[in-house]
Amino acid sequence: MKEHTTGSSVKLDKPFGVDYDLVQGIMKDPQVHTIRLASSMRGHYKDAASLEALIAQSDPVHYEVFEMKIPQEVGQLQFCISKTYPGTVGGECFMTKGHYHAVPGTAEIYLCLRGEGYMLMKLPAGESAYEKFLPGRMCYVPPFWGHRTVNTGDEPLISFCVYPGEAGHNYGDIEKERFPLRVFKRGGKVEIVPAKAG
Ligand code: S6P
Ligand code: ZN
Repeated sequence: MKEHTTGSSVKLDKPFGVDYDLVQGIMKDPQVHTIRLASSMRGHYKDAASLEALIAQSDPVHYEVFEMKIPQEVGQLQFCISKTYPGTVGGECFMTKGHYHAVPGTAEIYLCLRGEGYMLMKLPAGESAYEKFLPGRMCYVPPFWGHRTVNTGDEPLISFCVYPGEAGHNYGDIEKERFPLRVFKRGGKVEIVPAKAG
């Protein structure tokens, strides 16, 4: 992962505005820009050998997140642009790592601006769900549901996300449990399959 703080000097304790480039799917002057490469995704794809081959070849960017440094506090709202690139690893579509919120009873909305794909979701007890991402479609992730974005299209999948200030991220639990569903694209056909069958 590469994460860097940018030069944005916006003061967050006063009302402020943020500019977006909705064609490129970027926040123009973010305070935090996170880039996750294929090499950040070990352990997430079914075909580990194909992931290693991709890392050795070019280690492409999987996704980027553009944020402001909003205080992690009740009453605040976190917001970001999440941009997941197109591609496959052994037929499995590029995706985000996925997480629960560290404060688990906090929801999130994702408004899809460009591209297509799915939000995969799961509860700690195992129940799973998915929602389609298309431009103009919003996905509501209720409290307690882990969530991961999957790009099934040929262009970046871009969403604007909003969630409670205190939510935080818990990557560890879902990494141990794993998502029950996987999304593959073979010969142009997208399939969502149980992870065991994948
Ligand atoms: C944060 C929100 C998104 C993700 C982003 C990257 O709660 O859900 O900003 O952080 O899509 O995914 P991940 O799983 O690497 O944080
Ligand atoms: Zn989240």
